[in-house]
Amino acid sequence: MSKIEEVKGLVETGKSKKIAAAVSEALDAGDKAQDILEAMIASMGVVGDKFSAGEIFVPEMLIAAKAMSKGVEVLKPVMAGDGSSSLGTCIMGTVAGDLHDIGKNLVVMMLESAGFDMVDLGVDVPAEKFVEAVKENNKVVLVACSGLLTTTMPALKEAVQTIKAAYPEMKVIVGGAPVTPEYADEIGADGYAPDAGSAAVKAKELVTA
Ligand code: B1M
Repeated sequence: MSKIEEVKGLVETGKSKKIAAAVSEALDAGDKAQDILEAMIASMGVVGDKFSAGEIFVPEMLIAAKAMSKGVEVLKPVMAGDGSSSLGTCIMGTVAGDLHDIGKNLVVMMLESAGFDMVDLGVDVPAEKFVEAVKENNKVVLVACSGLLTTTMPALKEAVQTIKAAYPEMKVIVGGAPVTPEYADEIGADGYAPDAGSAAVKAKELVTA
């Protein structure tokens, strides 16, 4: 079995104690950090499918998520840029009612690499908290909101509209599995990206245009 296959298996079975070593070994064996990350994301897809099929339940999803997060920790220093050119501050969070943070954490990591100073508000962030964070931090140029459930798409809308009502000129980017470019447009976001890598490209474009 290749190292990358081993990493996938460890995410799917939630082996968080073994995963850091396996990711390091995959890197040592010459696997690219991006490929390892994509393999782990695919594993979370498998976990989601098993949950949908009733083969596993919330606790198993949770331990798989923990394993993936441990694996990402190992990749972080490899994938991070030098962070030297600050584009300004970006406030980021997962919207109210939503506890998913792996995708949001990957976006934080990529935006940081792209040159943003990141303020991560975590998960289950009420719309007003995004506004408070804009007020409380210096040089905020962007707010990034994740919504990972179809049921929290209305909270994403509320977040964008609350931020825009308080700061009409503030750029807002949104994303997450159920979000489409059309929905982003409809709720008044300035940008949308389907994944963490393209979120960094779009974010940079929004603040330098
Ligand atoms: Co939940 N969950 N979950 N879950 N979970 C999903 C999302 C689901 C698709 C599983 C399924 O049914 N197949 C389903 C949602 C269905 C829907 O929306 N209709 C679901 C459900 C139903 C639930 C609960 C309701 C289950 C229950 O309690 N009965 C519950 C809700 C809790 C809540 O939030 N209130 C729940 C709970 C959980 C756990 C807590 C157990 C755990 C999360 C732990 C954690 O995050 N720390 C969990 C997990 C792990 C998953 C799956 C298996 C994996 C999510 C993940 O991390 N994916 C997921 C199934 C799946 O994804 N296929 C599932 C990997 C991650 C890298 O992808 O988050 O999409 P993603 O992020 C991507 C892009 O979306 C994008 O870039 C990221 C990287 O490429 N992106 C952005 C994200 N944010 C962005 C922002 C941007 C731009 C791009 O700009 C700002």
